[in-house]
Amino acid sequence: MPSLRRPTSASILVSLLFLFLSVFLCPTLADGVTPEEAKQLRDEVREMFYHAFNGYMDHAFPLDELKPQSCGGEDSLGGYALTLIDALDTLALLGDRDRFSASVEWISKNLQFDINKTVSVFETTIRVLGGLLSAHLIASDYATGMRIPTYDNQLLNLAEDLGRRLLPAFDTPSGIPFGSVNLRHGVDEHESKITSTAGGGTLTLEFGVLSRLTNDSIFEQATKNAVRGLWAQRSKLNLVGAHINVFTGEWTQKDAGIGTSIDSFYEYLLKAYLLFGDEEYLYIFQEAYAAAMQYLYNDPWYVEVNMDSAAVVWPLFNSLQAFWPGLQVLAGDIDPAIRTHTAFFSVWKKYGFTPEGFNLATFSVQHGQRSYPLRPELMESTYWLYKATRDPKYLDAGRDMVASLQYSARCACGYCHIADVESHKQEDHMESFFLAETVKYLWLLFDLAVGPDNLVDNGPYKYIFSTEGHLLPATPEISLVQEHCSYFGAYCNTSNIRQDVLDVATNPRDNLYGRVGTALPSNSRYSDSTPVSGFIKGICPGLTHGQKFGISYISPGHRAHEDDSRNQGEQTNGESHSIVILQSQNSDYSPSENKYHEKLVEPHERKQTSDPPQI
Ligand code: DMJ
Repeated sequence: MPSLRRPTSASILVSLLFLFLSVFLCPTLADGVTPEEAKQLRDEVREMFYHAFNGYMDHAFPLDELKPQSCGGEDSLGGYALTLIDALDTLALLGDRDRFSASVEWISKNLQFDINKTVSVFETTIRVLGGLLSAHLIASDYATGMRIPTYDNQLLNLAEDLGRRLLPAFDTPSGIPFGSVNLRHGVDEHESKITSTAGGGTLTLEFGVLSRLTNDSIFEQATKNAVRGLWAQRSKLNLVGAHINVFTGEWTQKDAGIGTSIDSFYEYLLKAYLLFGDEEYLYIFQEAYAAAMQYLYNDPWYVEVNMDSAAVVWPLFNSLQAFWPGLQVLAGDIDPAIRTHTAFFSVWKKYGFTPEGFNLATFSVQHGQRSYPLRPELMESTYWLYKATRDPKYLDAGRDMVASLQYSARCACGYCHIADVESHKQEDHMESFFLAETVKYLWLLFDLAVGPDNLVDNGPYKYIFSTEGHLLPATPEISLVQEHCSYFGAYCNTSNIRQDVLDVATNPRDNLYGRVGTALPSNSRYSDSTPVSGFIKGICPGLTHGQKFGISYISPGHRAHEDDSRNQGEQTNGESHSIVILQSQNSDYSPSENKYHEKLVEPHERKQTSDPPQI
C-alpha cells in the first residue's frame, strides 16, 4: 500500500531544489529548442557531417562508400567515388569553399564513365548524375557565392557523358527504362525486363536539367516517355503498382502505395512541374495524388492496396513513406501532412529510429524489416513542415533525431546503419545519401531556426531538391520561359495583366531574376505577338500568395473560398507554400493520343476565357 505520510520539510526542500535545477540549469531538457540551442544543434550537425565526410575521405575514398565501423571502404555502385559526388552540394551548402573546389577538381580530373560496369539506372541518375549537375550549377555561377574561377564545365561534360551511357536503357516498347545498364556496352542481353515504378519514374529532374543545359532534348524526352509509359498502365482507380514489365507493360507487382518501389514517382511528378513548369506533370500529379489520398490514406497512416480493387494488402508503415508529408507541404496540403508526420515521428520516438517496416495492425516492428539504414525521409519532412509552419515542435523532433544518431549510430569513422531498431545493433555500412540528404536536411532545419543564411533559404534562386537531396535551381536556363508561360493561362487572363507587365514581357531578355536569361527560342509560339513571360506567374494582380509562388492543394469543396480570397486580395501566412488546384477527376487523358496534354499546354485557348480555368 502506498505511503500516505505527509511530506517532510526535507523532502519539500529536495523537490524545490530539483525544480530549481531543472528550470534554471537545464532549460532545454524540458523545454523546446531555444534559438541558442538551434545554433548549437546546427553546429553539431555540421560536425556530424565532417566526422562522416572525413572518415570517408581518409578510409574509403575513392571507393564508393565508407565502412564506418571497420574504417574501410567498398564499391557499392559503379566504383566512382560515389560518396564524394553525392556530398558535393552539401559541402557547398555548408560554405566549405576549399573542400568543394578541391573535390570538383579531383572529380574533373579523375572521373570517367567508360567502364565495364552494369549499374542501376535509378541510383546512378539520382546520386551521380544529380550530384554532378547540382555541383556544376553551383561551381559555374557567381550568384551562388561558390563559383570556382578555374571551373570550365568539366562536371557538365561528365554528366552529359553519363547521361548518354544511360540512354540505351530507355530503348523499350513502353519507354519505361530497364532497371540496369552497362556503362560501356549498353543493356546486357539477359537484363531483367522488370523495373520498379520509382526506378522508371524518378529520372525527369536530372535528365530534364541535363537537356536544358546541353540544349539536347533527348534526355528530357526519354524520361518523359517513361513517365507517360508508367501512367498509361495506371489502374482504373488511378493507382500504379510497384513493378512492371517494360516490354509488355504488365504489372508484376500490383501493390500500390506511397513508399517502397513507388515513392519518388509521385515526388517527381510535382517537382518536374515546379522546376520546369510543364503542366503535363502537374496534371498527372493531381490525378495520382487524389487517388493516393482516396485509396491509400488511412488518416494519419498510409497503407498498401491492390491497385485494381483497392483492397488493403499491407497495413504497413515503411520508412520510405516518410518523405510524403514534405511533398504535401510542396503541394500545399498541410493539414494531413502535419498529422502524418506526427504519426511517423511517434514510431521514431518509440524506437529511437524508424524501422524499414512497422506493422500498423500489431503496432510492432515488421518481421525482417528491423533496420534503419540512416534514411533521410523523416528529416526531410521535418524540415519542410518547420519551414511551412515554424512550429518549434519540429525543432524538438530534429533534436531527437540528432540525439539518436549521435548516441546510437555514431561509430569510429562515420555513422553506422542500425541493423535492428530495438537492439540498436550497428552495421558496418554508410550509404552515400547520409551526407547528401540526412545531414543536409538536419542542418537546413536548424539553420532555418537560427535565421537562414544559406543557398537554399536565402540564395539567388528557388531551389527544388532532387529525391537525393541535390539542389536544382530554378534558373532562367532551367525553368524555361516558354514552359512557365502556361501559368498565364492558369491564373491570369489578358484583362488581368498590367500594361507595364506586358511591356516588360515583350522583352524576353528580362526575366524573373532580373538578369539576362534565356531568350525565347525563335520557333516559340510566344516569340512574336504573344506577350507572355515566366515572371507573369508572380505579377497578375489579385493572385493569392500560393498562386504567385507555386501551386497549392485545395479540395474541390474549397473552391468557393479560394475564389473569395483571390477577390479579396492576397492572403499570406508568411510562407510560400505551393498550391495544387485539384481538378475534376473525370479526365479524358490518353497518353497515346496525348489529347489532354495538348489541351493543357495550349495557352491561346485559355487566354480567351475570362475566368481562370478549373484546373
Ligand atoms: C535515397 O537514395 C533517395 O531519397 C531515394 O529516393 C530513396 N532512397 C534513398 C534514401 O532513403
